Amino acid sequence: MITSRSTRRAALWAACAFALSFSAASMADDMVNFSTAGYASGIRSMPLMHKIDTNGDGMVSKDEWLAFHEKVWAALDKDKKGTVSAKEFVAPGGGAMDSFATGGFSRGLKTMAMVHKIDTDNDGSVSHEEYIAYQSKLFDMMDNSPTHKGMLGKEQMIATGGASAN
Ligand SMILES: [Ca+2]
Ligand SMILES: [Ca+2]
Repeated sequence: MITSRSTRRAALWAACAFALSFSAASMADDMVNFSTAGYASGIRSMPLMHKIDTNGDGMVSKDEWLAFHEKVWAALDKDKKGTVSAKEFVAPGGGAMDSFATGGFSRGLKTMAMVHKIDTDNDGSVSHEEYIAYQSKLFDMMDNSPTHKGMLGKEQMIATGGASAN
């Protein structure tokens, strides 16, 4: 019995070591799986990063990230109902969004594939809560710096935010 338990523990440690050594390399892929290749590449943009970094310190804090997404939400939820139907979500044209985001960002976001990712209760519409919860989780996925936890530098925003760099 002891033997089987220690075998199991050894297997667990091996799995952990494997996960650690591959986590950095697979981060970009995780991000693409969690969102879409199009959305990830919309995020992976220095012009967008500068727009989100409102205090200009070269880092995107979680507060800046969420403030940005509140603006995106306000641009999506034009009639302020607190939910946006799938049709409304993918409606073409960045509109107000183009003034504070980028065309690449809004094209990457406004797809049915993204609606399906964000609409976690599958009711065919995106609520404010679903939208912010999704973007908050995405920030946490990108927030992988050991030295400035809670802040996305260029290497988090650009390297983890997009498709693999080959
Ligand atoms: Ca900042
Ligand atoms: Ca929903």
